[in-house]
Amino acid sequence: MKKRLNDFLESIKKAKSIAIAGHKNPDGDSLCSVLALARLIQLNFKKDVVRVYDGNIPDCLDGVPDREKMLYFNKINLSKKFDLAILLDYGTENQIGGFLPIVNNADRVIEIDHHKNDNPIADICIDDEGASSVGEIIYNIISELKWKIDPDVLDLLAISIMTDTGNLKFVHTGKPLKIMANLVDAGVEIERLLNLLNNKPKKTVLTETRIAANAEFFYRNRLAVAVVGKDDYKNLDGRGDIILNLLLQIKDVEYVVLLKRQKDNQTGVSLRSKTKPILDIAIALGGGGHSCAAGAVIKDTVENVYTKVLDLFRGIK
Ligand SMILES: [Mn+2]
Repeated sequence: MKKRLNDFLESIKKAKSIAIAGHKNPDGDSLCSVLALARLIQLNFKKDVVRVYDGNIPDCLDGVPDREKMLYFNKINLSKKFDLAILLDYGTENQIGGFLPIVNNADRVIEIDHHKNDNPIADICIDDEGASSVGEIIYNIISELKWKIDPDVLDLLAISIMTDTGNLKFVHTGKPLKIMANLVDAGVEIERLLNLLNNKPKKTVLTETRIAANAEFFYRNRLAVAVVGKDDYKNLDGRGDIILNLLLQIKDVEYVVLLKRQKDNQTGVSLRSKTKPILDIAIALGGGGHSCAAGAVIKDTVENVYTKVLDLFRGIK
């Protein structure tokens, strides 16, 4: 780890141009870890960093510090060669989206991730599958390297950890809680950050609750499946978290699947479970993610994917 951190540090020191991105359609961890690391590099090395995204940033993240500094990938010259590309929270190569040409052209690539990934693509990999979020890994890096911080960095790291743990519900070790305790002692106000995230448009919440109300239940109510039609898809904020969280609250439901008609022949799938592993099902669908929260994008109709999903869940406990 020491050697990797040294290489990481040297690469940043040497680089004259740096670009950072997370996965396509950023969530709280993906967006805020990018913004936190970019801000840290500016604070500690006085270097400008290009912050890149692809897809949509959820409205609930509009108020996070430095949000306005995010650049949509096609607003930058993709043939420009960056000295250093840093890839955060990406999971697998097909989640990188429009940042991929920058990664491919860069002299050096660093990745910091907590997803299961058998084919990491970077020159330097600071990966930790046990971490709750990339925010947690960045917190560990700055503690180790004793970097200068500021209140916005602390807020960004706290939002990373909170959003990727469902507000500290999905933690498997005490580490993220200890880090949050340190962040609170350093001035982070959890209640203020939660209110900052309560920023969804009215039509999003009304659309998502209607979709949840139309869910269907299978296998003794263990599985709930909800479908987002094409017209409703543009009203979702992020991945449809309201729907997933609502349905998971039902007593007998262990698994929730959300099928999103993204285009006529493309279906997005979000999978959640209370405790049972669902990553294998996401992988069987060509996707990835975490043990209890995973997803995939499939070139097929919602109807066909619905049948496939029911097959994959057959025999569940
Ligand atoms: Mn993450």
